[in-house]
This record gives sequence, structure tokens and C-alpha cells, in this order.
Amino acid sequence: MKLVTAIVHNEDAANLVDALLEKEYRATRLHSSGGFLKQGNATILVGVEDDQVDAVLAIVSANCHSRRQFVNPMPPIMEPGEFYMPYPVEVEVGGATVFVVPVERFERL
Ligand code: 2BA
Repeated sequence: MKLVTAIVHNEDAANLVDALLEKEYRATRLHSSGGFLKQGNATILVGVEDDQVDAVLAIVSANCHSRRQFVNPMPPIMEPGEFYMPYPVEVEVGGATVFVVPVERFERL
């Protein structure tokens, strides 16, 4: 068995969960936030048999889209009288960041 952990954009999460449930995969949505952008995203957990991993990844890929976002860099420490003009930096946030890890034991108690 494997645990598929997909970190996805908030706006894609609902569609992704619906698509997984439609194919009868059980999923858990966690509210998370990215360390870099410090913005909300969603972490979707799906426990599946080994031979279902590729099908789950295909559903993730079909429902999650990359986006360009702007982030304001941290201003440097300024001396009195210095002037700093912050320019937003553009980053591409991927459709999904996915980890597939082995599950040692799975129980529904
Ligand atoms: P964030 O950490 O908020 O990162 C958002 C996007 O900012 C990243 O998109 C990447 O394009 C950019 N970025 C992140 N760190 C950067 C850095 N040090 N320098 C320049 N640009 C940087 P993605 O790579 O698609 O990641 C989307 C989200 O997936 C991340 O949100 C984070 O929540 C998660 N993530 C990505 N890689 C991860 C990892 N190795 N472990 C755990 N979570 C990860």
C-alpha cells in the first residue's frame, strides 16, 4: 500500500477531491500553507494499493494546474536615509507537489 500526498492549489482542491471520490478513492483534505509564499494551499492524502498509484497521479495531474504568482521579497535592513523600492518577484507554483510513500500498516478500527 502507498500514501499519496499531493500539495495542490486551494482552487484545485475541491475538484480534485470530487474527481477522486467519483472513482471511489478515499481522500482527506488538509488545510496547509506553503513555506515560501506563506499562502494557503491544500494537502490531499490518498491511501491506495500499489497498482492504483498511477491512476491517482493521473487524476491529480488532470485536475491541478500550474499558476504564476507574485511574491514581495523581504526588504533588506536599511540604514537611515536609504531608500528601497520592492519589486514583486514572479514564481510558478506547480500544479501539484506529490510524495508517494510506502505504508507499513493500515487499519480502520
Ligand atoms: P510554497 O513553499 O509557498 O512555494 C510556492 C512556489 O514558490 C513553489 O512552487 C516554487 O515555484 C517557489 N519557491 C518555493 N521555494 C522557493 C525558493 N526557495 N526560491 C525560489 N522559489 C521558490 P512549487 O515548487 O510548485 O511548490 C508548491 C508548494 O508545494 C509549496 O508552496 C509547498 O507548500 C509545497 N512544496 C513544494 N516542495 C516541497 C517539498 N520539497 N517539501 C514539502 N512541501 C513542498
